[in-house]
Amino acid sequence: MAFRLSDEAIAEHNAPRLAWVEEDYAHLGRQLARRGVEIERLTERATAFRVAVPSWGVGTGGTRFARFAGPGEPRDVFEKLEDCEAILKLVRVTPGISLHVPWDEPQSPAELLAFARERGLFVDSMNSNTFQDQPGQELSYKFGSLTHTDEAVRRQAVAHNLHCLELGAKLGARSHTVWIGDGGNFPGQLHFRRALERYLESLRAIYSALPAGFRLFIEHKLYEPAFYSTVLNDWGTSYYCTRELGERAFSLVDLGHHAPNTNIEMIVARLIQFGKLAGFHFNDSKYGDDDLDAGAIKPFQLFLVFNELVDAELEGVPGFDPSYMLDQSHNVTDPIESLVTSAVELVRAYVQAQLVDRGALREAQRRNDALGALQALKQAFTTDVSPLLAMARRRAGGAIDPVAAYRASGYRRSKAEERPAGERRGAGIV
Ligand code: RM4
Ligand code: MN
Ligand code: MN
Repeated sequence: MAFRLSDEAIAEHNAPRLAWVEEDYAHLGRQLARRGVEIERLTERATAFRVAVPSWGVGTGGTRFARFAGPGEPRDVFEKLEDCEAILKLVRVTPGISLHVPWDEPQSPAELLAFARERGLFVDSMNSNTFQDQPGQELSYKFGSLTHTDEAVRRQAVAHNLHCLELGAKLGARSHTVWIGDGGNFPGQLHFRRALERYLESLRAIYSALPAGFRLFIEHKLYEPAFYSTVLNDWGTSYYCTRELGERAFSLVDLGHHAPNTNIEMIVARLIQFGKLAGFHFNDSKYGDDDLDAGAIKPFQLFLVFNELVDAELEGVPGFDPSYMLDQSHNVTDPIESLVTSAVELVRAYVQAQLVDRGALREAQRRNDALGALQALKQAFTTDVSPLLAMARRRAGGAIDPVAAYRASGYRRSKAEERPAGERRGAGIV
């Protein structure tokens, strides 16, 4: 029998911590009341927050230099979902899962669906993979996939995406995310305009096969694996393409896919304004696509992103319905601990953004009071909402201190025994 984190174990871990949380929560409630904020309303918002966990994130990642495997890594998609269940139990905001095909290709979609449902999980987004060659694959993606100069390669890459759509429909997914590694390493290698034309032609074929209710997300990235140019390099190009494709195509923002110092919150505002924001691959970075844990490096940036999202939510911008997903690579931490912590950091940024005194901010903007405007944001950002987050989790059955509860549970130790190393069954980059 596979070890599972139980509600009872979490409640037991919470018990000695509860009195302190209640005291801190009451204090925060009084503090917020002075600012005209009703804490219970905010706690409800925190409870309702959702972010999807990437199946590829529960395994240990690596760099192009090395991968240092951790104990008890999941060896297939079912074991990945076991770990996703543990994350959900601890934080209670992550029932959605992003799957990566072919890494997560199930023999029986029905069996996988039942396995997920039994654990309170559902498939949120499908992700195709044409950035790697797979065993037995006929044509290589070394020089591109959906934008390859050879039509036969493009056809093969489109066919793979159509397969993902079919599988996604069986699994009850709601969106399909396309990220390609296509690009050039040297000036002159790619004809920029032709390559983008080929991209659009391939994406049109995928778009036209979208199952009912599906949305298509395309993900831009300025470099890597191509080091000189990528075909879908920035949000402007992405926006152009989603407009060309149609109303069910949206532009996905992966926080790590921009040059350092890019004003990402402004990109978010633009995409909201143009009705094309798909949602996010949340992570954090110092230099590039580092895939570090959300909020680990630039928590203020994360807050500013959520400030735009909450502003749109409160204003009721028509059609505003972004998907929140994590996309991280855990090279030196226990992936479950990282994903749990990141989920908590996202709820934190979301709640803090709810705390912005929008009236004061608008007034400061109207009077061109730059410092006053910043103060309105900083007051929200510097408010410690930890007791609220802990209370929201506890009320939903989650852990007051998720990482401590996880460590105390012995989950990883049990999995190390259940999943002996050397028996990995093709689980992708994990
Ligand atoms: C890429 C991109 C995609 C992710 C792959 C594994 O850099 O972020 O979203 O699926 O990594
Ligand atoms: Mn991504
Ligand atoms: Mn990435």
